[in-house]
Amino acid sequence: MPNTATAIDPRVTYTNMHPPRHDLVAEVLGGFSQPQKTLSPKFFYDEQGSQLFEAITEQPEYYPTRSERMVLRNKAGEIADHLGPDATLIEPGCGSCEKVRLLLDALQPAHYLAMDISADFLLNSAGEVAQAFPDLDIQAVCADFSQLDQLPVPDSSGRRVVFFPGSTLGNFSPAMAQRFLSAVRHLVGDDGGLLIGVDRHKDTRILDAAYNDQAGVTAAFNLNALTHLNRILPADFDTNRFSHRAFYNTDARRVEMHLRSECDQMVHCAGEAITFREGETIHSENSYKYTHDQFDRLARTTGFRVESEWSDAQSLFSVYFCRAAPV
Ligand code: AVI
Repeated sequence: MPNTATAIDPRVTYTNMHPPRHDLVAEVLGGFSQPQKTLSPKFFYDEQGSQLFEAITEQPEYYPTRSERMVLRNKAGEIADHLGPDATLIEPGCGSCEKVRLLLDALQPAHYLAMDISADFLLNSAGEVAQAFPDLDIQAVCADFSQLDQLPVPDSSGRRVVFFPGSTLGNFSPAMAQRFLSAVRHLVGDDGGLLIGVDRHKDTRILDAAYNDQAGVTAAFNLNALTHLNRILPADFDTNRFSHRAFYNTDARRVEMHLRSECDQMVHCAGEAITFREGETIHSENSYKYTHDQFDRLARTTGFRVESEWSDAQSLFSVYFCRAAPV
């Protein structure tokens, strides 16, 4: 049963949906037992990893955050026309709520539902939004993406619109992306919409550079996943014996990140001995890039119709408004 309580900021209503806990040890060992060892990208995001991600977004080669911010700032008025009056804006995985703050003056929604898996982070971010927009009704919901169908969405006469910026969709496999957008379509209903940031398929050199910044911040972010495992499993990875690899796989249209073992070695993870051959990799992230047609097809198959697309001056990144279509 969800708990409803008043959060630190009295203007924010807080609901804890108790997101399901996963067996992290089983998940990591399961990934390491595959012929191609894999590790979920969620292990990037401990405190250090979140700071490194913020630093990535400031690297000259990493364009997605800058490009999306520019679009949201410049097109907020046009986006507001698509939302209509009294909208309920729902943001799954809202994090710092930094992007929505670029829109709220123009959008003037009746309600903002901020959802995140990290309760502390969520309450802090929602409190900051409440301070900046004191007249906005704010619901903070601690939940994960599997709980979209149970969100306590306030009643309103306006449209429900899910805001999903940051090209987070790119970190989902095609099957996951389809499941996620279908759940979003169910959540927003027949009159609803989706405002989403999607990174575009483009020249390999631009993508390779974006995930191999000169300053080595993306490398540190990738390697930090091993330091994180050392703490939580525990494990004894020596990060000097692994290196960062990232490249655009043009056939699959995704940037792949890997951690390459620099020698034959054995690592202990939660009491299990895991062997690595020199050159063997742990596949730690996929970041899918979409052509317009590919995204259009995904939207259609999940019950949406692309109504508008906005892009930055160099056409690197797209923000789409999709309207619910009959299913
Ligand atoms: C969070 N996500 C959209 C980022 C991306 O570009 O796929 C994560 C990232 N990985 C390396 N750099 C940034």
